[in-house]
Amino acid sequence: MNQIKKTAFITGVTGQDGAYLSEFLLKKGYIVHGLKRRSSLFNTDRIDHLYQDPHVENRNFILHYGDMTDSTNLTRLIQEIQPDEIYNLAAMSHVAVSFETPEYTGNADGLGTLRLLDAVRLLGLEKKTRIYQASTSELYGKVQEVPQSETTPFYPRSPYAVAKMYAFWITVNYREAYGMYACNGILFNHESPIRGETFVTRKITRATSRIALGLQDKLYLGNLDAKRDWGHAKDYVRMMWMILQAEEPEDWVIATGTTTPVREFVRMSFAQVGIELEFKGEGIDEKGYVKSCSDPDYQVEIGKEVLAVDPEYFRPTEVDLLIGDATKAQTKLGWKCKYDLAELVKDMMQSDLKLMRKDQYLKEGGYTILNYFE
Ligand code: NDP
Ligand code: GDR
Repeated sequence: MNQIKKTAFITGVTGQDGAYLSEFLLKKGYIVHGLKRRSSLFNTDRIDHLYQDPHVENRNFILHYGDMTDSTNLTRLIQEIQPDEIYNLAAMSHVAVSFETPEYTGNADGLGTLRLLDAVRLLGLEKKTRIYQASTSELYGKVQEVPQSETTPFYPRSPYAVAKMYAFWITVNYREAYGMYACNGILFNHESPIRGETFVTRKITRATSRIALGLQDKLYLGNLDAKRDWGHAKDYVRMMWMILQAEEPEDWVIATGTTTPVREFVRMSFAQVGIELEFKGEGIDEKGYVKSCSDPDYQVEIGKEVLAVDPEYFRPTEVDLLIGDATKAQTKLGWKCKYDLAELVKDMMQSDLKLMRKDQYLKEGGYTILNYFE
């Protein structure tokens, strides 16, 4: 029997989650439409392997230009696409940057969500289109209780989190007011080899690889004491889909239930290249030295300082501790993660070592290699 293919519309398709979710939905037989921004350089690296020539018939992966700040664009696209499912992943997603661009963050992350919901309502699609809103553990902010679950009160600590709080509640409100199938996935941090380079995990795995290969001297970080509940993005995009397949629209916490300080993520990454670190000092003076290096492939000098704290990376208000309680998703949706933290670190390190080896060849060939500390 010929089944009608479902159609999904993903905003933020060029991001980490957008790329993994596109792969996941295409494997499930969906037709996937994605929203991408116009940029002066190519911004589709993460999804280039999914690209289909626009001249070929029956494409199942189609990209459209647009922006979360442009209602007319979003409304027209939803009218054209008539999606069964919308995954709203687009956002200015960097917490530290949101302190620099608070108004834009509120517009794209907060009002952008309203624009999508309202387009669905105005087009009369509220009974057809299911909506997933990318909510975040940043909503919990200042610690009220641990572990954090669907009933834990919110206390956002950044313009990003405040914008996401508006998006959370406008999603709930449209569900209650207009009977829309709209859900929040309150996802805790999830990472991967294609994580943005300025988030702390990827910054660490990139720098560790570069230091091991002699391409970089030191890694500068901010708060090493912050604790995060880190999972693998591949596990988390599966849950976005499952959330929209549930009988009733609800809000769901997705997390591993384990929390780890940034300092420990650093230690685990260096261990992947045989480097044992010794931490010295307290607070902003904290430094990390190479204690030993057991892997003959990486000859890093013993005693060398490879990690230092730069207060530049401290945030005006910090989220100290996140640890999620995903019992509801475990019991009602069967949520289980395949990757633990050790496997995540290994996956990211293996990928970055491969990438940085390319830089090493270029350096050996006499080309100039840029160092990124952001
Ligand atoms: P990324 O930063 O990797 O991707 C964000 C995406 O949004 C990119 O495609 C980006 O486009 C796009 N985007 C940004 N601003 C706009 C705009 N104004 N209009 C249209 N598109 C825009 O984020 P992730 O993939 O990590 O996260 C996906 C979503 O989940 C985000 O909303 C994030 O806030 C949320 N989230 C993420 C978590 C995580 O740990 N990863 C945890 C909880 C929530 P471009 O490529 O052009 O920059
Ligand atoms: P987060 O992720 O703010 O939790 O938001 P990020 O990786 O940026 O920070 C995690 C913790 O590490 C500390 N930190 C540093 N962070 C960065 N980026 N760079 C540094 O040099 C550094 N040094 C220490 C931070 O202070 C923080 O405590 C991510 C994003 O994906 C959000 O979009 C998402 O909503 C949340 O995760 C859940």
